[in-house]
Amino acid sequence: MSNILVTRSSMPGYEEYCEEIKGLWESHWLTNMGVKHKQLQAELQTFLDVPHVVLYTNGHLALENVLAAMNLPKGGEVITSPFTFASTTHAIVRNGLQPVFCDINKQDYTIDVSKIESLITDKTCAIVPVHVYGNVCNIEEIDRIAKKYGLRVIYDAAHAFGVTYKGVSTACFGDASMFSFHATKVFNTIEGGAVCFSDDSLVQTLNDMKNFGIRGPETVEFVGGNAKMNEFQAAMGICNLRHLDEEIAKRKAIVEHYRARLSGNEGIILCQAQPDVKTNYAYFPVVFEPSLFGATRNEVFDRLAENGIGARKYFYPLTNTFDCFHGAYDVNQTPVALHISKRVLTLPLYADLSSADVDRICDVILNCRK
Ligand code: T4K
Repeated sequence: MSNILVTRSSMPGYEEYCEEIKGLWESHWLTNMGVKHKQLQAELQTFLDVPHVVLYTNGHLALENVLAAMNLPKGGEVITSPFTFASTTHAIVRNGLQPVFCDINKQDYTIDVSKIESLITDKTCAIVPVHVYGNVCNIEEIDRIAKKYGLRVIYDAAHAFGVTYKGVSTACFGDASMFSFHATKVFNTIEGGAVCFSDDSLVQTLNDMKNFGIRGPETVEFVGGNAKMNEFQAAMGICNLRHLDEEIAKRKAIVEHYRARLSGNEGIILCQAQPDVKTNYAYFPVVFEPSLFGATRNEVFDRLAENGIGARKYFYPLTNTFDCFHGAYDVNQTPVALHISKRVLTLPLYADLSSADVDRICDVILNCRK
């Protein structure tokens, strides 16, 4: 029996991609905002229904750059959640900002909006909420708090490509949203990412940041870095965007199969569908409550591994416990995040995962019950 990993990159047909990149052999133009870059950017603006899309070589640099573009005061406090990938917290810290960790809620694992206001101080300058697993944060409440206290809101929407709330794309909320187009995402450009926003004045800054501040052959007006998406990445995006609906439909069928097999079992907690949200089925998190299920998350993880199934503990450990922070943060400030991070497993999910494999995974899990 073949091994199953937590995900598997979606790829267009080989011929389709070759056709897409053929022109590059004629032009020899491989990067620096070429035709494929321009085309993907325009297609994403339409698809995401957002005024501006700035493409990046990966999601992390997109997040670092958009935070820098907000001109937040050095040492300013940024409220965020620790139940996320390293990138979110690192982007804040690498900008010379101070993360202030807010707990998550038990329903969808996004930031607990009822706890944000108590964390606001004179130094608070921004909120970086995470649409974790593609679950949409409480947009309205975050917007209300941000307006009341004059805070910037930058969404880490790495998981939420193609997700809408009340019919509006997640690209449109807050001051800006960052998407990841990494190989493991619902939509990938191999590596890649984007910042989406509506403020016209941000366009120049973000373009400067990703291309050394070069504005013309003899004009450098900004101390920028290099974070450009290249033509091969953009071509992959153009191809994958054509198949996105099919990709999401296949993921939906897999998630429904998982739900049918796993829901109703004591000690297994599944995320419920969010009202008014059209999801992208990015991840399938399952929380194991050992006292009811009869096995711990780690026991289930190990049993799956013994059977060649690579589930992942996204997101354990919490970012506020990372060794690189040398105990700077008190994890007891985020007890729900701590609780969930010790119990959650994300199960394999990708478009071509077969029904038989879903059954195999569920059989192993359900056999862990004591
Ligand atoms: N914010 C959030 C909330 C994020 O989750 C992420 C990234 C970011 C920001 C930053 O965005 P990027 O800068 O990455 O664009 C993976 C991804 O590398 C990372 O993009 C993602 N989040 C994170 C949740 O997952 P790892 O270290 O778990 O990846 P890895 O190499 O173990 O791969 C996981 C599985 O994916 C493999 O078992 C097999 C499959 N895979 C992997 C690769 C590299 C493929 O099928 N194809 C591939 O090319 O971080």
